[in-house]
Order: sequence, then structure tokens, then C-alpha cells
Amino acid sequence: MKRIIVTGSNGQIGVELTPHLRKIYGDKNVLATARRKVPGTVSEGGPFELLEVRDGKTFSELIRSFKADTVIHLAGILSAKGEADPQGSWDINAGGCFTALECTRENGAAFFFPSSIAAFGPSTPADNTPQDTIQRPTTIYGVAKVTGELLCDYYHLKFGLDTRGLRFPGLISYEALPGGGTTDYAVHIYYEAVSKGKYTSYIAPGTQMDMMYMPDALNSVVKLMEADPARLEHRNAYNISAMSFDPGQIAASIKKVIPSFEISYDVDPVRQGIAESWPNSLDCTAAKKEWGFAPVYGLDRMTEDMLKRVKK
Ligand code: AKB
Repeated sequence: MKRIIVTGSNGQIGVELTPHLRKIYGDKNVLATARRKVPGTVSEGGPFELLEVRDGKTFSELIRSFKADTVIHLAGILSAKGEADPQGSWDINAGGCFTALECTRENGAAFFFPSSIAAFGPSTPADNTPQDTIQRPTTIYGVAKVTGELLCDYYHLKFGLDTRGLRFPGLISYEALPGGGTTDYAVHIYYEAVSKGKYTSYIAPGTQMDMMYMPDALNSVVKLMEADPARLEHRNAYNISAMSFDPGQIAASIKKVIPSFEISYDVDPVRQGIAESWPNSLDCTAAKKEWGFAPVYGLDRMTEDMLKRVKK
């Protein structure tokens, strides 16, 4: 990767991945794009262009004029928000991915696709979920993620495009709040632990989901895109996870730092239903073997760091 275009640069991953890539590859070599210009490091720390990902003409022209060799396609709508507008979610998530792949093919660049644990469903084995297994998701977000994985495989097989992807678990970060996801509670809990000393969870106790601290996610994207293609048997997309916990376990981890912290529950049936349809814990053997996936943050280490960095 030397000349990179990032879509969805204002999103939870984008606001951290864009500066991370600029640090590694040089500010001028990473073009941030988004639908809106927001003041901050993404739009001010290097080149920035407005882009609506379904506008293929502008997208292709940007790849060509920037001489990009890699497209990191992050633009999308998360799971819970998608259930409120399935058509709009499909349009952006599946339609946007198809447009992005087409523009990338026209210009011969490599392509990164962020799949998700949402690509699995209730009929998937929930514990130690294998890399290759049943994928029958029950959210429109998940349906679009499976579609994206298949499209990436198709573009690789049919056109030889260098497509690579990760099935992200819930990502936890202190730079930007996620919006509209099911795993968002695991970010909000830290903010409210610091500001209020308590948190009401919309996810029920006992509901396990895979999670990862943002620094491990950023390193994973770079590692995968830099990996020797000859080693990549599973391109689209790799299971990755750094930890799996339920609200009670993250609350217990916070209590080690803030003993007075209290969790209570007011379960949201929509997000609870989505969470229950997703795996409890992923098997990440393929990612470890094929490109050296090696997360460094577990729950307690992440908690200590989050509680230090989250602002009141
Ligand atoms: C969501 O909750 O929708 C996302 C995801 C797991 O893809 N964080």
C-alpha cells in the first residue's frame, strides 16, 4: 500500500484508521473521503475529498487522479440502524460495495472490505465459530456483509482483483463514538463509567459477543493488506476477535478500576435479538496462520487504557 483511498473516513474506524495510515505511508499518500467534511484530523491532516460511495463516476475519477493502488472501503450503516431502514441500509452497504469494487476494478487497485460478525446468524455454530461455516444472517446489515464477502471473492476469481477482508467484532475506541451498532454498549459503558459512575445496558446479562480494542483493529487492517498474497487462502473475510464478554464481565472489569461503578439493565428487544443471532466467540485460527493476526489487548488491559483516555 502506498497510495490509499479511504471511504467513510468520518466513521468510527475511519477517524482512527485514516491518521494511522497517514503515519505509516505519509500524509499526502492517504486520501480521506466522506459524504460530509467535518473539521479535524481526517479532513485537515492530509488530502480530503467529498464522496458519496454510490456515485461511481466521481469514485472512479478519484481513484484514477489520486493514482491509488489501494481502496479501503469503510463507508456503511451499522446493524441496529439498518433494521430501521432496510432498503437504505442495503443500498449503501451492498450497493456501495458493488460500486466500490467496480471502480477499483476499472483502475486495477487492491480492495479492503470490512465484513463483520454480523455475517453469521442463528444457525451458525455460536461457540468457537469456524472460519468456514453456515452464514444465514437475519439482519439486512448481515445480508449485505455476506453479499460483500461473496462479491469480493467473485471479483478476485473473475478479474484477479486483490480483494481482502476482515470480519470485525465490536470495536471499542475512545476517539469516536460508534453510531447505530449492536455492540455500541461496550463503548458507551466506558464513557458513562467516567461521567456518571453507572450504566444502563440495553444488552442483557449473559449475552456474549466478540470485541476488539481499536489499536488491534488498525494493526490488523495494515497487516492483512501487507500480507504475502500467496499465503491468503481465505481472503474474504477472516474471523478476527481479541476477546468475548457479556455486559456483566465488562462491568466487573470496570469495577476493578472504579469500585463504585454500577451496571443496571433496560434491554432493547431489537438490539438484544440481533446480539443473540450473532456468535459468542470466533475461531481466528485462519487469520493467525495465514497473515499473523496477533491482538495484544485483552479485556482488563483495554479497560485500564479506555478509562484513562475517555474524557468526562
Ligand atoms: C454493529 O454492532 O453493528 C457493528 C458490527 C459488529 O459490525 N459494531
